[in-house]
Amino acid sequence: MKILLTGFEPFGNLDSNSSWEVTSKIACHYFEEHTVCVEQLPVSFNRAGDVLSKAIQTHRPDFVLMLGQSGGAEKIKLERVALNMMDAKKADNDGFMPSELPIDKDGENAYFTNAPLKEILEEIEKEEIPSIISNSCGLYVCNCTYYKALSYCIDKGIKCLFVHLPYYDGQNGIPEGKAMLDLNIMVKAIEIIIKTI
Ligand code: PCA
Repeated sequence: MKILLTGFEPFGNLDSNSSWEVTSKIACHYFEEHTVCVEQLPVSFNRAGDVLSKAIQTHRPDFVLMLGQSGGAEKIKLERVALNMMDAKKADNDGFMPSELPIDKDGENAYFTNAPLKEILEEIEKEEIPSIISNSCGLYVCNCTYYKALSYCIDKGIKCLFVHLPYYDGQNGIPEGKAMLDLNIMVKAIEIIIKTI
């Protein structure tokens, strides 16, 4: 099985993104019978979908596993749904700040993941790693990219899942008092997901 693993570049006023830190620690390698390829996505409503679809065409994965940072989250969030809506409180890395705009004006209102969420959650919980199924991916760049990914992948029979990660312990510049998780624990959770699928 071939897996495409993606993480996002830094955004806002931070110089790192927990999703990219985890992605790059896993990097292109073999997990027994799985090959994992990685790709970095821009924090751009307009560009991330194209970078992702090019990566899918290049790598031809059976599974697209996307990671993003959810600053302030206390747990690893397995995202069930992507909504056809963009609404930002802060501009993306291109300076674009949409307000209640559809991602695809002729598209479905929402897409659900075609990955086995509960099975994955069970496997992560066996290792006592804080995790949860989330029913909202937000309305920022992660949701937008997940929506485009699901719309493409469901049609082609490719499995696709988005996972939001908290800040990591020791991350530079994160607001005081916010929850964080050890980077190696997040890497372990993603490795469990890869082994489960
Ligand atoms: N998190 C943002 C965009 C990039 C990222 O890592 C989000 O949740 O939309």
